[in-house]
Amino acid sequence: MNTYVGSQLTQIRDVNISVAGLECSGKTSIINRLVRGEDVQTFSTYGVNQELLFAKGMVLGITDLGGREPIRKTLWKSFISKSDALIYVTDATKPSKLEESQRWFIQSLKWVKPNSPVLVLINKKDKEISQEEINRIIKKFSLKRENKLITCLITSSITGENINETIDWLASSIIQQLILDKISVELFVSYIKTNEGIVEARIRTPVSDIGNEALFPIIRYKFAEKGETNLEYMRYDKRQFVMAADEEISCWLVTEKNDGIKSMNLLMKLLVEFVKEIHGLKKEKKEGLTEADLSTFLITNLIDNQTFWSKTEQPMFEISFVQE
Ligand SMILES: Nc1nc2c(ncn2[C@@H]2O[C@H](COP(=O)(O)OP(=O)(O)OP(=O)(O)O)[C@@H](O)[C@H]2O)c(=O)[nH]1
Ligand SMILES: [Mg+2]
Repeated sequence: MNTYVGSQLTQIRDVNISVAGLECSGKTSIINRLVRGEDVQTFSTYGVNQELLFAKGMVLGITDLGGREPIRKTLWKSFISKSDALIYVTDATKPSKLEESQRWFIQSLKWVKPNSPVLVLINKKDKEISQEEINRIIKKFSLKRENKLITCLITSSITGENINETIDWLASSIIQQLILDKISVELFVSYIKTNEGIVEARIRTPVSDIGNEALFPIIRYKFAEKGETNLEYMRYDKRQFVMAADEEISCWLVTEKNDGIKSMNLLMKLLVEFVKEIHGLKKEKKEGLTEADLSTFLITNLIDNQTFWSKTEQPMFEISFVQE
């Protein structure tokens, strides 16, 4: 069994996102909002800028593509075709540029990898724009891709409208897409200390033989020392294990063996996020977290909203107290 601590991996860029759109549509301004949380004066981008955005436990590499025509013609294809997601920004205040913007959007859709999520930002909402005009723009950009409508958000880098939603969209769709591309999870196990005792929750795919406890001497309720977080990645038999634990929560994901270190790293980050969310839930429930609260949370967050389980089978869910 190989074991190593996962924190060595955390500075890898998890995904690369290209931001494209005609000149002056507001790409650099939006990226400044996303990365720095404020509106900063910009100058037209001659070429390409790179930024890092830390969101939802992931490191997102953001490529800010200059929007002037010579740059569109020379650089866009190469960057867009390599990215894991595309954000396309269009200026809501320039009806005269709408056709041209849509044309380059359709061209960009041909370059982007088929599985990469695409988001359209209809920008400069703070300026006076009629609802009719907004509807007209949405119609032009909410095209169908792989049988699903492309998402459009109406943003302003000045007021910050829909900027957090942009980050949420990025984080969730990218995690889901990357995981779907590479791995499917067979088993999730978490141990959570509550006032009533340690709760053990298991979610697993019915096809898996993973229910056989004897196969898994590895998974146990192993908490970290006070103030510490432990991350582990292990390979054992036909499977890989990813674990995150602090002093109150320990959680595991098990997948089939796979060579994608990048996707393992993402799974680990998902677990770290999970640990944080459970702490949030604990704070919310001032009376003390119950088994029922945990069931609701796990079903909503790990079954309803996650697509990393086998596409054809609904996962099974078990929750009980650990006999210490
Ligand atoms: N009113 C308003 N102005 C905006 C908004 N976003 C950007 N701008 C302004 O639009 C102008 C162009 O913004 P940039 O972010 O530099 O545009 P860009 O898309 O990066 O342009 P290129 O780098 O040339 O491709 C600047 O004067 C911004 O202040 C917005 O949401 N509302
Ligand atoms: Mg720019």
